[in-house]
Order: sequence, then structure tokens, then C-alpha cells
Amino acid sequence: MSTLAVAGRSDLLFATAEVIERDGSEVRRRIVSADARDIAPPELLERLGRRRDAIAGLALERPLIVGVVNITPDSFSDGGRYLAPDAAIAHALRLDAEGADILDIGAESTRPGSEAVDLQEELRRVMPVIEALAPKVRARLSIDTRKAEVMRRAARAGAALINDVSALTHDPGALQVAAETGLPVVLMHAQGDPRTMQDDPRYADVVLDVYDWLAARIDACERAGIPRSRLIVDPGIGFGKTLAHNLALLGALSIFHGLGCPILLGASRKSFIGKLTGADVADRLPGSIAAALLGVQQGVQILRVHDVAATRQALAVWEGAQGA
Ligand code: HH2
Repeated sequence: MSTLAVAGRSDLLFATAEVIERDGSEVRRRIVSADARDIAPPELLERLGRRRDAIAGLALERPLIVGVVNITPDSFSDGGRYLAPDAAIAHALRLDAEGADILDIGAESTRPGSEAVDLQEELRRVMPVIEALAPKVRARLSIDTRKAEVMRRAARAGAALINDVSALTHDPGALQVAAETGLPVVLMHAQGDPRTMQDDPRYADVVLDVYDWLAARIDACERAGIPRSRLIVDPGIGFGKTLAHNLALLGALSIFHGLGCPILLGASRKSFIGKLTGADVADRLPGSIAAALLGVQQGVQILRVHDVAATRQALAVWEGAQGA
């Protein structure tokens, strides 16, 4: 039986595929053999199969780990612990030593119900940390922000990646500034603003709606001069989603390869783990590891996690068995 190699990877072979066609409210699904001629339009097959370019100089043949550094008083997982610059820098250095490939530095919490932070406050929190880390760390630095000016200044100070939970929709200047920096950009799906996004999220079909929304954001980026090869897509676990929405997305992560970009998954310590198990935020590492492995099994290339050493260990076991 012939197979379909996804994202140019010989370790990501599919023998069958599900073809999903949506026409208005009608969704048709069929399972086909991967060598069926009419499996999908040629341009979709090309996007599925094309080898992904390196991101910020990092090859995507094995999963990359993004360590989270929140310089905030109110993040859901570690709010207040790293608000002081020295604490944030020490934490980032620890994650770097634990083997993070990328450090995602953010100074605005986007947890459900959180209030936005103004530009000056965000710059005051984030810039000293980026400036201190840039010459010291092995990992690439990512700036987690929705603001164009923060993107611009962070890029100048050495950030190698932009991570925007609004996929460059929040700040009217963000598309142009992100294009000007020449940096790769994470486009994350969110429904609504953090303050109200969990009030009553609704979708016709969550997986297809998120897919189509990300496809439209990729188009907008390409029109603004950011090529697809510099974009990373993220379904935005927990951002305007119920438990059922999050689980549907986790089970269907591989569909996002059809967008032709690397996939980032941020499931670490999130509330769906608490809803499934009753575990408090501090006790969600086992569930976070399970979600990470679910991702890599579906070919997710980038994992955003709070617990770098533990995730590295889980991946080492996973990769060891795969290699054997
Ligand atoms: N999740 C959070 C923040 N940024 N970025 C991407 N691309 N994907 C995610 O899933 C994602 C993200 C939320 O996690 P955390 O930073 O720990 O919390 P908070 O937003 O409360 O600071």
C-alpha cells in the first residue's frame, strides 16, 4: 500500500486519509486510501507534502520545545512568580538549560477574563528581559504579544519569532510591522477577546471553522508580504473554546498540515485538563505530557510548554521508540 508523507517527513506517513468537504451547513466525510487519485486538489496535496522550511534557523524534523516565560501578575499558570525582571530572567535561563529550543516571552496575560495591558507597561515588563537574555541564551527568543510596537522593539532587541494569540488581528499595525521585521510569525486562532472569550463560544464545526479562519489569516499575511514559509499555525487550545471544542481540536490536529505550515500546540496546564481530571493548575503536568504526545503523534512540530525538562524526557522516550 502506498503512503502519503506529510510535511516532507519520512516519519509521518499516512496510509489512509479523511477527505472532508463542506458546502454551507453540509459536511461530507469519506475515508480514502492515500494513493487514491482524487484524494484532494493538487495544490492541497502539494501543501500537505511539502517539506517545511526551518523556523528561525531551527529544522523541523524533530519536535521543538517552546518554554513559556510569563512576566505577568495574573497568568493562569504562574501569575506573579516571574513579574520581577530578575525572576523572569532566572526562569528563562533555567528553561534554556533544560533544553528549550525557543523561549516565549510574554508580558500580557491572555487567560480567560484577563484585562489588557497598556503599551508602556508591556514594554516596561518585557524589554529588559529580552535585552538581558538575547546575548546569553542558546534558545531563540519569541515575543508573545498582540501589539505592533512591542513586536518592532523586541525584534530590534534580538527576538527571532513573533507569537500573536490574535494572529495579527488585534493591532491594526501588526500585519505591516510583522512583515517588516522579516521574522516568522505564529498565527493562533482565538474566538473573541480574552476578557469575554469563554462566555459562550460557538462554532458550526469547530475543527473546520478554525481551519478556515487560519487559512484566511494566512491569505491576509501573504497579501501583507509575509510568505507562508514564515508562518506557523496554532488552533489556540482554550481560547474561546469549550471542553468539547478543545478535545475535538486535539483529536484532529493533523488536519492543520493541510495549511502548509508547521503546527504549534499550546496545551500545557490548560483548563481542559482540570475539567477532565479535577487537577489544579500546579498538578497538570501528566495531562500536559499526554497532550504533547498526542500532538507529536499527529506530526505537530512545535510544543509550547511550561515544563521543559519533563517534556524533553517524554519526547526522548517517544523518539527513541519511534527510531527503533
Ligand atoms: N497559550 C497561552 C499564551 N500564549 N500562544 C500560542 N501560540 N499558543 C497558545 O496556546 C498560547 C499562547 C496561555 O498560556 P500562558 O502563557 O501560560 O497563560 P497566560 O495567557 O495567562 O499568560
